[in-house]
Amino acid sequence: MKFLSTSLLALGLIAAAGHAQAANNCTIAVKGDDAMKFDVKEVSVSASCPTITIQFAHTGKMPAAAMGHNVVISATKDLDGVVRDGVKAGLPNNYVPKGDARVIAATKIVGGGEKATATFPGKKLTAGGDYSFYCSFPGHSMLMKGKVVVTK
Ligand SMILES: [Cu+2]
Repeated sequence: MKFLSTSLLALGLIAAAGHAQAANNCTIAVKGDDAMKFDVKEVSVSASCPTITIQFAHTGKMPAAAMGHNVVISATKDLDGVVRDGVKAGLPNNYVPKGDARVIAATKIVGGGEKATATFPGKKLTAGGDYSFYCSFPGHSMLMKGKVVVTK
């Protein structure tokens, strides 16, 4: 019984440490696959991070031209417009409209087995704001999107 309560206490401490780390998270790690899905529906970052890093990994096998993915971050209200203009920009521009102020950050489009990263300053986000991450490959944001929770 004593062993059990000690173990539970240790688990509690580990959980608390994990929580403290999440409160000041400066990395957005997302995986995408050939089934047109991201592995997470919600990510959390801190607006106080000097630099936020997006780490994207395409865990599938299909080439970028057929099943390419990226990670774009914008205000949720701008998602549809960015995706629409991204289609016009085309694959050579990674399906992201060039120099578009609505785009807070975007990785390049990658195919199966490839990775992509992008960085941006945390001050581009406002704590408590309504932001989304999504793939801007034509048709993908219907399934490939999630919420970016921004803490202070
Ligand atoms: Cu995609």
